[in-house]
Amino acid sequence: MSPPSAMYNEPSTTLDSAPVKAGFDVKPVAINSNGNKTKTLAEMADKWEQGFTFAPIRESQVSRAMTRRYFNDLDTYAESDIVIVGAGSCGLSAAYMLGKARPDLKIAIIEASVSPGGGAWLGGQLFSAMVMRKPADAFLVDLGVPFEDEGDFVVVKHAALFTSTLLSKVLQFPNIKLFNATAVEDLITRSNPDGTLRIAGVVTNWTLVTMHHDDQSCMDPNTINAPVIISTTGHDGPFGAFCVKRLVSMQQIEKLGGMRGLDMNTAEDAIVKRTREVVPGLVVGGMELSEVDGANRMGPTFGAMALSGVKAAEEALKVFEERKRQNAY
Ligand code: AHZ
Repeated sequence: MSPPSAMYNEPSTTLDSAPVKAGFDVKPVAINSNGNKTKTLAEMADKWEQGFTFAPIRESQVSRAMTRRYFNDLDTYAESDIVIVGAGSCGLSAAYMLGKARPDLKIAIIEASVSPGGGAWLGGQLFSAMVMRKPADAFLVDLGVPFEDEGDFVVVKHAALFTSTLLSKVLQFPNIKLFNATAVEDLITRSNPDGTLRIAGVVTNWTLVTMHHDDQSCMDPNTINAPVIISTTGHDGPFGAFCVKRLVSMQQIEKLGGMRGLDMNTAEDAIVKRTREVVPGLVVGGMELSEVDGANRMGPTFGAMALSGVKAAEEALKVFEERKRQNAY
């Protein structure tokens, strides 16, 4: 039988002096549980048989360390400033720009898959290299991802190098929370005074729950309010183009144009140029946009995804500032 929680005191933590961002309940980094200096790897080397042991832990500490933070995040981000739906190359690029530009905003990323990154872990036909046409090399330079210059385009030696670097930068922003294994399964709407609708948040559920609505009784969702949503859920597929398909069924756009065949030259320009607020409160970027506009696909060239993310971040900030001015959340 486990002791009542009141009988067990967790050891106090020693906190370092990392600055905490005002306005966010971000916990400083704990160095270790009892204040003793952690051994270096060099000090551990060759001493595995002599006195090596992990610091003690109780299972409930692990549980509380996870759940307390997760529920605190759910509480904090229930009112977000910007929600990004889909953590593929476009959504993550938008998150990176927003995290850099606006440390004062609360930004939630909702990703249906357990593993964020969408289709950006590999190049075309499951090959490793990732191609970006210029001028998208500017994004790689900003991010610090090395590439080979081939003239009009550049090549990152492995798509995973791009995606892991982007992810690691995004996840380090204290004002960005990634909720992965979580699907957006509807949109929150509000009526404007003139009778039109605007999008005012997202409706979420664990992806595993979303996948079982057909064979289980009603499993109601959760919500996140936000004055602006960036949707980057990719082209149509089992989880793709979710938000724009929902815009059709809620009669906010008449129909989808449907993604067209592959034409690298026209497709990339079109996606970046048309990245915009498609209906009030919902900015659409990346390949989800090809489904709205009937734009061509580009296949395995990723520059448009990065720059569509950059533009989506800009557009979202304009919408956010306008909503703030109107006090319309
Ligand atoms: O899991 C999806 C993926 O990680 C996620 N997603 C989709 N529906 C969702 C939902 N809730 C939460 N309802 C959802 N998450 O969105 C992400 C989309 O990533 P992606 O890589 O598929 O899209 P992208 O637009 O960022 O990049 C497209 C890359 C492509 S496709 C393409 C072609 O087909 O020609 N070419 C390129 C460069």
